[in-house]
Amino acid sequence: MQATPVDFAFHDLEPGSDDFRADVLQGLAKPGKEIPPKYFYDAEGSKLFSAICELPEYYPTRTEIGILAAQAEEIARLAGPDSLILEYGSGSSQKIRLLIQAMRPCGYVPIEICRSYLQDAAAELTQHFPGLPIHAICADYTQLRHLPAEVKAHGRHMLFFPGSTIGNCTPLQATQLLKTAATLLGPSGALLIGVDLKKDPARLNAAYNDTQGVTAAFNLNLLRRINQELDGDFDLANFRHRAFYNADQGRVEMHLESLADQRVRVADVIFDFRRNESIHTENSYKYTTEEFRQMAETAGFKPLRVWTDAEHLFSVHYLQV
Ligand code: AVI
Repeated sequence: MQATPVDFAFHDLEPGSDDFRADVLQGLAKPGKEIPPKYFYDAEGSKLFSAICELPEYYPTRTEIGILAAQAEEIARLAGPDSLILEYGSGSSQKIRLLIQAMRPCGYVPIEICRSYLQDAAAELTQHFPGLPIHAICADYTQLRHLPAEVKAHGRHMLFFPGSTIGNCTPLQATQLLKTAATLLGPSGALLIGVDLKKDPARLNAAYNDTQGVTAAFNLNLLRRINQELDGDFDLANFRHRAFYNADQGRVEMHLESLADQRVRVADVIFDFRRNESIHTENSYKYTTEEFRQMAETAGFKPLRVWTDAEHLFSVHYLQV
């Protein structure tokens, strides 16, 4: 554990850094070009994602907040008085504040790979909730299988995983991630998770094709990041954002589509694009409440409650190990 200038414990589990270069070069060399969505989130991409969350068409964020606000007392009752809140990621301060206020937990444990986001988020929460014990864990939560002893010793663990981030995994990866979470939490643990619901494709298509073009800028920012960090020469004007609901797969797909036959260089490697050929940049899977319940059960959780909003846009599940 390292001492920090602010009043929280910082556990640096030294996650390995992502290999942006290798993943981009490998992904662009595939017959169906693709780049993993985790690379959207550089400083500019994170700013654009925050802007997406405020868009009128992007319903998930405010709908989930509405469900959490309406159910906060019930969540506190289910979790019990001596609970410790763990959170995968640390980007959702409005949601976590709402839960902390309602639950009065015995501590908060954000688990986040990016040191600076983690430190900022933990520092902000110490200001808001002076006296709340915070253990910030710098780790890749997809790989985290054991908690530091000081964290393990405290309270009943409730893991909060909001935002339908699980939807950016394939169903197989999502099941694996839930299994890892069940092991991490142990027998008295619980999971509070936000999951976007299947719905009218028109509503989904609008959410990922906003009229202000923020989602397009978020998607195209990946090419700007490649140019900047990997010495690429993508001409952003020669690509367009494309997002659509794929009903067979139950997912919204995002692509960057080439507007011409063109040749692009990334770190001294040349890639040819045909007109209309695309780089697949993200999947966002949508689940019915029953589909998600089944997946969670396969991973070792017992579904206890599920709440949705009046329009049936988004779901929040409370599950026990
Ligand atoms: C972070 N994740 C859950 C978002 C989603 O809806 O899949 C990312 C996003 N992509 C485009 N808009 C938002």
